[in-house]
Amino acid sequence: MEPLARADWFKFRSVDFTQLDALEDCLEAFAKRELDGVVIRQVYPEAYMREISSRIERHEPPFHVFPRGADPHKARQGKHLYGITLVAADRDLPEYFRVAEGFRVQCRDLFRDGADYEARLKSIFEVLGGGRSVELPRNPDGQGYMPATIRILPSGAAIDLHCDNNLSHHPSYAHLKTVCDVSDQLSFFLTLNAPGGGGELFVYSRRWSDSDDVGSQYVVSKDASLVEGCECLALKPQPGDLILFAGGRIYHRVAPTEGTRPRYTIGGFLARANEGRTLYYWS
Ligand SMILES: O=C(O)CCC(=O)C(=O)O
Repeated sequence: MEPLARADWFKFRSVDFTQLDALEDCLEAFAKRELDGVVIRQVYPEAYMREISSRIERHEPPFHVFPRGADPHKARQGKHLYGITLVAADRDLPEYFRVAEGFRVQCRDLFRDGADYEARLKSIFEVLGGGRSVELPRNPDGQGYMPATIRILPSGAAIDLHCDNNLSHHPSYAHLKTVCDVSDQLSFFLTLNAPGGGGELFVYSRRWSDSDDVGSQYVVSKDASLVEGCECLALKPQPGDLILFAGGRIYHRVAPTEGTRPRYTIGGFLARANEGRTLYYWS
């Protein structure tokens, strides 16, 4: 993690994975608005992230690619995902749950000779949640949601300004909303490969408000003018670092990547159960 300027509007903590206990129960502080972000450094060794990145580069295992085009090779030259997000699946939820099942198997294969990704993330969230159980949500037929997506940003690609509370307006969130409180969801991602330049996560002092979402509509990205004049901070986690932040209520974007090394991250969202103490993660 590069040095971070402290700002009173972005309350932030950064620890090594070996000191994870220092973050015990910190989700409570997120809920009370006493904390906005944490970085856990070296959740995986950098050398292992290089190995994982070269597998991703080779498309091995052959994850489902989104967007789906006539020519998958061409789709993999632009900004794309391995897996599919709930909003990208749109109304084709049977497809989403099919892809999710395959993704879980392929993700285990991707991390086959290191700590399993899903197991490691679950164990971290258990500590951050002060011993709460951590589960993948399931639809009424028992099918699991996507545990994460892999985001691939080649040179020049970016993720435009957005705030994740807006996702809950999407019709595909209807069932998930009955399971967990998506109105203040957290966002997390593990950096697998950092680009030569750019690719920073920019967080803004502007907080989400209901009235930002005209007609309670889901939109892929927000107009940059929304954060004009707001303060911002750039975070650039290194390969192996996990960031968790209040992406539901904090406007953020990923700056365009520069150079020949693409940006690879794997991540999703985290929220508390509507009833009981469980935490749920999905993408
Ligand atoms: O960098 C990423 O993988 C995604 C960051 C982001 O926009 C989010 O987590 O909402």
